Amino acid sequence: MMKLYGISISNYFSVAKTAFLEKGVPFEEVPTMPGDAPEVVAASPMGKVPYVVREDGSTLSETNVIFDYLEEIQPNPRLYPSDSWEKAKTKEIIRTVELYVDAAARALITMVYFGAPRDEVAIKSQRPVIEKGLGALKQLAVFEPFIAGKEYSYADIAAYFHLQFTNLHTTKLYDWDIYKEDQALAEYNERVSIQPMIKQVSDQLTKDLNAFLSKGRS
Ligand SMILES: N[C@@H](CCC(=O)N[C@@H](CS)C(=O)NCC(=O)O)C(=O)O
Repeated sequence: MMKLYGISISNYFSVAKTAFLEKGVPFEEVPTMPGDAPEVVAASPMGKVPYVVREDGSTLSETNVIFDYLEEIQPNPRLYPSDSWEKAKTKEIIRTVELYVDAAARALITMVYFGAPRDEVAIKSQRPVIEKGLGALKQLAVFEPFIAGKEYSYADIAAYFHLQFTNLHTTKLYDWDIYKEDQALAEYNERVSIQPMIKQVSDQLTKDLNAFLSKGRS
């Protein structure tokens, strides 16, 4: 059986885990922190989670590459549209939420996750970066009813967890709730939050993250 390495408080790990669950591909979860530990870097050269290890010991990192692999080994249920253009548009949304939304918020993670003191210069300069990324995502989002169109896809899984991660940063640092200011986004978020596998993984993430953050405060 494949092993999925990572930690439940990670949005990227949660995305990959949800993808495995949606596909019904059996996997064993191996709680692992990202970092420079030799066994982590051997499997995931940038020291990031998630990564996958197969029974033969071969490894695979990068969440959207894991999507592509899962789609090939288990075509049903389909999580990319069958039409080539629509599939590319779905990947465009995934790339945008990763590179321009999650990464923009992630620049401030030490203040949100790890108790670093507020860095007002970084907070001020990062806000337009987050706004630009969110604007790009909203420009691409279809919401009919799912983010890339009529079908639930990997883009919904990625957007759900990366937007939740982003909103944690914006509410804490700017008192800016990205859902409250945008009804279409809020309604979309509600819709996706009740997908059973997303809900299962998200409930675990929320529980473990609250415990992690309150430990940091005590
Ligand atoms: N491009 C990677 C990003 C994964 C990522 O950033 N994971 C975070 C946890 S949510 C991580 O490992 N952070 C530690 C680090 O960047 O050193 C992917 O798609 O899997």
